[in-house]
Amino acid sequence: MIGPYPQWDMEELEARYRLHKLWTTATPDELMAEAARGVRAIATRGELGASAALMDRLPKLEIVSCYGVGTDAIDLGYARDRGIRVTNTPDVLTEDVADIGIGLALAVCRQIPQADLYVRNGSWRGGNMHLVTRFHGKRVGVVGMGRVGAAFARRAAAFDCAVSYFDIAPRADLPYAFVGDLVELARGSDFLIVTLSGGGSTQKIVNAEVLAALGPDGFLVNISRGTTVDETALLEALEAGTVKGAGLDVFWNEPAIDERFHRLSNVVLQPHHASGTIETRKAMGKLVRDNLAAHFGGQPLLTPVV
Ligand code: 8YV
Repeated sequence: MIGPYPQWDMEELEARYRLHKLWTTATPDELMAEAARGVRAIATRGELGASAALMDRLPKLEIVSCYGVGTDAIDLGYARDRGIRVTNTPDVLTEDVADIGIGLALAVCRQIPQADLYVRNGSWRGGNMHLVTRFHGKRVGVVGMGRVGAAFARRAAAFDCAVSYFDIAPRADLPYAFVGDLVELARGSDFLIVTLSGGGSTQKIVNAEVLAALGPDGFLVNISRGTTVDETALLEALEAGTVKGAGLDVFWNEPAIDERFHRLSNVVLQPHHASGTIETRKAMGKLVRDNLAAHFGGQPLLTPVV
């Protein structure tokens, strides 16, 4: 295991497997040398992944089971070449991640954290809080119309938002307007919601030009991967007010994020926690275990990536 899971998963895994816990040791090299002799499976998490260098040290490795839908931190090419199977946890987390997308959009435009502070610190006694921006009825641009994008769009439509989206191709099964140019989507959006997969093909796709097109009245919400946004450009835009605000669940350099975010009053920050409900995490843990059990039981994998 690369990093811990909740206790209920640890107990189940410990009952069935001999676990080597990479995060518990001060001497990972020694642990890896021992693991190399017998380890047949890696249990990892979306943000931790499994590098080629790590897998290369495990000659008996057969499967990487990822607790998370995003596999961008797993070297899939290396796994494919070596015949190592990879599984993830799609679907079970979609609705929670979309919920947090809505939560961040509302929190940043209605300034819910600031309003909470306003009550707590007694400012309210001195007068009413300043006015904020509404969410319902606004133009929403979804960047990446996958599972999470579609779940977010459904919610935004219930808020009477006009939903458009950018992706590599239009989806005939969905009623929303496809915009094949991301800058154009941003220009026509009050809220830009990033729900893309991470990885090389989407790296910094939300760049300075996209942010400029979103403009000084626009809000950015990122519930995908930090890598999808040019964070330097975003910080500059937020500091200069050329973008109005951002609701962010993901960052470059998690968890040691750029401290400039801490000083901004127009952001709402989440610790990569969009799927972090007890209900969803229990389902994710079960899916990781079910994939491992299927593999070692000679059954088809439930949610194979490779
Ligand atoms: C999790 C995620 O926060 O699904 C993903 O890709 O990043 C998240 O659901 C993470 O994998 C849990 O550690």
